[in-house]
Amino acid sequence: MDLRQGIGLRRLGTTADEFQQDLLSSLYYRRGTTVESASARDAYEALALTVRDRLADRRARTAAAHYASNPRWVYYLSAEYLLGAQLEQNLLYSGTGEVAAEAVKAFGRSLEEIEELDVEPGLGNGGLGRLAACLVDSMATRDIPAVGYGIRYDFGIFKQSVEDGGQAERPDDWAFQGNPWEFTAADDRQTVGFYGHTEPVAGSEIRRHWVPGEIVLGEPSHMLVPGYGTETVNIVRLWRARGSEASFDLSRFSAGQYAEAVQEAVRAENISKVLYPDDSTELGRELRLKQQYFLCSCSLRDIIRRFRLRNQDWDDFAEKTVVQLNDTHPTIAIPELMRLLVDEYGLGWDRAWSITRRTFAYTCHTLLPEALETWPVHLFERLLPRHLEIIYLINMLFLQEVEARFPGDAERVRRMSIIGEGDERRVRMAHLAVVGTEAVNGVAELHSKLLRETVLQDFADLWPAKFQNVTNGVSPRRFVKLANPRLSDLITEGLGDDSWLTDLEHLAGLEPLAGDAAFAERWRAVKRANKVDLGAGDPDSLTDVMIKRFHEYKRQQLKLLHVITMYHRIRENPAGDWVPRTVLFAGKAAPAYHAAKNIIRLINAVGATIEADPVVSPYLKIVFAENYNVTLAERIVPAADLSEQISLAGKEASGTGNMKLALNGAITIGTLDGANIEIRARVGEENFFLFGLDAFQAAEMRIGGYHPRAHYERDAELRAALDAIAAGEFGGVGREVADSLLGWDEYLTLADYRSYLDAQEEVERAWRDPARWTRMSILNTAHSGFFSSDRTVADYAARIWRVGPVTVPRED
Ligand code: H53
Repeated sequence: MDLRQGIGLRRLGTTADEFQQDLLSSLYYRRGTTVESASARDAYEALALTVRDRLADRRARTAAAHYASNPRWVYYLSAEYLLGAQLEQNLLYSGTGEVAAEAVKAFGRSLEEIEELDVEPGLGNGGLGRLAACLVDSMATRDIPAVGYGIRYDFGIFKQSVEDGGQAERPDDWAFQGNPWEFTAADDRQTVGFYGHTEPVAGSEIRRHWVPGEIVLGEPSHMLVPGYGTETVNIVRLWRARGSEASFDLSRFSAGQYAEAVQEAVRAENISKVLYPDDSTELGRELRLKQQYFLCSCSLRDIIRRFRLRNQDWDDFAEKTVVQLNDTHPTIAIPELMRLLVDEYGLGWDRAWSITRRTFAYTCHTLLPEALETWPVHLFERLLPRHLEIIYLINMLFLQEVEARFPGDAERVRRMSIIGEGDERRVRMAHLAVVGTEAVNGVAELHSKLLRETVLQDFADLWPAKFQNVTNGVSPRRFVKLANPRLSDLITEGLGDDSWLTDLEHLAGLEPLAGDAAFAERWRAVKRANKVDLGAGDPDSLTDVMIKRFHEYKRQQLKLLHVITMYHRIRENPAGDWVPRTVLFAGKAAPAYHAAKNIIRLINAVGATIEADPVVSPYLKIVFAENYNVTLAERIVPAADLSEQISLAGKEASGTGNMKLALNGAITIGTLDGANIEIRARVGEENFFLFGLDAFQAAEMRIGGYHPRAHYERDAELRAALDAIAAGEFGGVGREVADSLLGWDEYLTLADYRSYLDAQEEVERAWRDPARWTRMSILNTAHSGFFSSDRTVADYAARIWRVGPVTVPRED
């Protein structure tokens, strides 16, 4: 079908001339300006619109193909998306990079200059948000009919800078100048209720009528998500909260009460005002639950609307729909679907429950108790009274099932209940998520195993078949092709074609080249050139990177103890044969996470001390790169030699930075945690620097009475490092950091110190032998093909979603 027939649209051109004509049209008709007076912003917007048009074209064909085939859909519900900058990716995915570079010459500007204006939407915190972005990329690349639903926060993750040696935060008004990648669709607005009370419905035992006390509008906009090497363009649909018309109080305004007149609208709009800046920890604020419900209610109504475009029978709903819950954040979707089906569409409870359970699947991303969300019952009662009633009923029926399976096991019933009975009764969202879904998965093998054996053990006993593992992955387009063009070209040359971009296991073809001296030389040259571009330190030094959120379990403090020990060693023996290192840290700490901010402060202070030290500074340099985000990751990852993945075993669910770095030829120094284990198994033990306790040993040590002080007493170098910190040699916060490590050391930092230092010596031995190091680096890339998010999506599609591709026809 030619969609343009009948509406008389012309085809968009593909030559440089045609592209340039379209670019100029965008400038004239959509920016309302001319080449002569075009600002850099005009040039950027005109280019973005011109590229977007090409994708919109494919989007129209995708929508038509999807409509025609009425397929089974994947709906990905996520409170976070870290999509990264859009322009460069969309140029690549639309194949217009070269013609665009030519065309923008009309503005007298280079493409690189224009790309500088492309702001990344920072609508997420860290791993979980970036994973969502990689998965939507891969779903489109694999032609899976999918929509990603999320929240369009006005303010994304805060901008970080270092002021007076510590983290400072500024708001991220990312769309202040507009966002050319986004389409708003006011017609698909939804209405969401909060608060209020419920009333019986005449003639029904089960149905209730909810009378909300507050009404908020959800206005959607969407961004295009093109697949690579295919025609599919899916969307991410983001909801923004708006006050309803009734929320503006004209009579108050007329009476001169201007603030009061708009207060209700302001309250409504606050729901999507700002992203909560906590990664892997939950603060349990009312506004956060409001955000979650807002996302779920808008998205489910949209999903139902879409379902009803082609289907009538509710019994087909679960056949046509799978809703993937990204962590517990969107779990309120389970009682919301029940409410919609029972109260609004009049289905019986059992039928609705059967549909609901078969519709949802849940991905758990953590083992940290503080990340497993629970909400006070009294908060639910006030904010979502009908949902609490539904949760009670779900729980009652569920506990009957448990009781029937394990008669008389009251303790088990108490443990498994969706309602936790402590000092304060709380709704346990992870339990609700397991009960209300068809499949539950962890994000790396170890993580899935620990979920089954610890946190969710009772549930795995009850429903063993429900529990699965799907190891995370990353997009090779963004994190190799776009981030590291030099390496991509070398890989393509080495393999003979670029089919690795959509089938990353092809990288294994590099293995024979690991022993080829000429290839190795070029490999080294790529890494060096990337380091020069990054400009973080001497490109001939070992570039040692630790880039991730700041959290005590990730153990930036362990890295710091290593650096301080190196500082001491070099001072004591300035004539030693030291391996020059640049240690690069980047990452944000949650603004309220005092201990993590102390560590940032300490890192900066140690860095300044070393820099001022003429003896040590030729060998050791600390760089703290501010405002870590996707764009910065794309610059650092290609330049890294050594990848620090040093969390306490059993704490990092997976990690995905570890994958990006290994794919770019960095060698990992790491514990047996998360996906490190799978990386090591693939790249080979000899190409991975292992240290530390394993998850079992760590748990035993914690239980068996751990004494951090014993390590301090025993190890003179550790003692020296901690003493220097505690004495305030690097500033006043040192005392607090040292006290926490010596007093309790929640994450067994001191227990792993010596083993970590030994592994770092092995790193230096390898580094001194460039042929060995380069071989290890090539083999890391060659054997990391498994860690493509295309593979992750294929796993979900086959084992959890049971969906197939829909091919979108090319334009002929
Ligand atoms: O999710 C990543 C994992 C990583 C894990 C992270 C994560 C968040 O970013 C936020 C909340 C949460 O529960 C987990 O910490 O290990 O790689 C993607 O799965």
